[in-house]
Amino acid sequence: MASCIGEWPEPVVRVQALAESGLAAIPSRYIKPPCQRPTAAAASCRTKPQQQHELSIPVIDLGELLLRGNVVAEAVAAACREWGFFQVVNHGVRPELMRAAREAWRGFFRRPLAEKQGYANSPRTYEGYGSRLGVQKGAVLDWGDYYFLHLAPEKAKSSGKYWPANPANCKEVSEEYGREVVRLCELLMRVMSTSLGLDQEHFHRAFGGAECGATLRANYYPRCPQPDLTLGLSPHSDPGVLTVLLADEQVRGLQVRSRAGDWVTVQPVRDAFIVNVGDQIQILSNCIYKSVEHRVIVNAKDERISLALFYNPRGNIPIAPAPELVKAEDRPALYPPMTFDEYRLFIRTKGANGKAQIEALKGQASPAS
Ligand SMILES: O=C(O)CCC(=O)C(=O)O
Repeated sequence: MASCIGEWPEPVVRVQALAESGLAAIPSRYIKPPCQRPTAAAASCRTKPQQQHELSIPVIDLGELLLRGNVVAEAVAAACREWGFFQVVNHGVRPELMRAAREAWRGFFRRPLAEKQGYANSPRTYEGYGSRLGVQKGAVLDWGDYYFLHLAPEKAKSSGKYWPANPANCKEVSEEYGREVVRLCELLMRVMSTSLGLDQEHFHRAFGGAECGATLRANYYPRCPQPDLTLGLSPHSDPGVLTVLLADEQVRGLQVRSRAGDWVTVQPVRDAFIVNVGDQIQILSNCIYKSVEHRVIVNAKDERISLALFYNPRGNIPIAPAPELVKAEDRPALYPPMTFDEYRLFIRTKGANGKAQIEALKGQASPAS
């Protein structure tokens, strides 16, 4: 992707290095305004009482697809309408491979700082070791580091120099993991297309067929001495098609915004993936399925690791609501056509910013589109 974003606006500080320095109070750069904090103070900014303990995102058994395909499609449709998030079990990716990928990245973050710095990324491509998303000077930062890579299509794959040399199996394991999870994304797209009454290849075609992209972000959230004041990752929806997240089995942290506006903490099911609808599905489905805000909280006791695989459209094809889901009177096209290359510049400039971008796009469609 051509980008006009050059360098980080300030020297980059590794959150892991801060955390390991043993500081008792976090620097002011990481302190969120009271209404954005994951605390009682934030709850007082809210209009409704917390209901977190009563709610959980749906768990869908993909092993049922062969025998009860319609039932699975209905469950996926309900989850996409109600939550924009669900967990999948019996998804076909080997649990040993999932564990190996997670442990390879844990191994990377345990390497000495000087070695990791050799992979420092820039906002030009994001590939490598990073500690912030947007490039706005003076932005309040999140309490987390990450590693970002392109896995697909073949011609867009990150070149060898971007891959960590240690752990020695990191590249091989991540590439195998990526291939398996992309296959899962293709399966999920067929189920989602069908669940909207479209032909099963509709999503795949509309998003660019074999040229769909996949990127991997390994997220590392160090322990935090003041977890009530900050976030590991600020609220955002994902700009692409689908995200498949391998969460930490031991440490919770992901929170999803429910339709009622509450932050619900996800309890990962063993060997499951957490799947969420991205903005491009919201656009293609003409807002029948919605991408949903999520964020990450951190804690004082445990570090946390997660692997997010982002399945994205080809960068240069315009994405617009499927004509079959547009009805002139009661459901006009809600979004104008836009390529993913144009769309993702927003998050790359401004960082995680709730659903601001997709909301801003809504209503810009001309009657003819
Ligand atoms: O770490 C998590 O649980 C979520 C990560 C996430 O939302 C992301 O990488 O976009």
